[in-house]
Amino acid sequence: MAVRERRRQAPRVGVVMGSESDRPTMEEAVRVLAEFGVACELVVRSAHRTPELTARWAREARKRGLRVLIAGAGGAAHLAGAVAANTRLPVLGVPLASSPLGGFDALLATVQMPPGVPVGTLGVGAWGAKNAAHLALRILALEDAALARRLDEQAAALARPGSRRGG
Ligand code: RP5
Repeated sequence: MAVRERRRQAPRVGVVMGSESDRPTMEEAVRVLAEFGVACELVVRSAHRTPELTARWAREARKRGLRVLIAGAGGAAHLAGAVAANTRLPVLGVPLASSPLGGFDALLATVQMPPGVPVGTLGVGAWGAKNAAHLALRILALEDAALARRLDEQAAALARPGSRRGG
């Protein structure tokens, strides 16, 4: 696909983070999506500081064409849960290591959702942000044959001896 065509794509993934201070980590997710030519929107919303804006962002996400949401927050990380409470889109949560507890607090706050309001929780920090993007790509690939082919090619490349793992 030509670069110009890719630029014009409507975002299919929404990436939300609890604070500007989360940006460097959450940009890892954006980078992975961009590698596969998937456009995303990246916004700051807080479950605690801007609860109304957060709920509205989640409620309107589907109408804007988003198909998967990624939410990253640290500390008492209720962002992914607050987003999941306001949409039926799949929500992937990334616990961030921004508090003195090193991300274990965010992991528990993100992962322990009540039955019926799921958040697919990834690992803590940059690994989680990258894997949230990889998982979002796999979800999109269910309905996107070209993307599915690219993911197959990437898996084959990773399996080659001497290949750089991860990314
Ligand atoms: C969380 O508190 C944010 O997601 C961030 O990880 C952490 C610290 O936020 P700031 O005080 O840097 O804005 O809600």
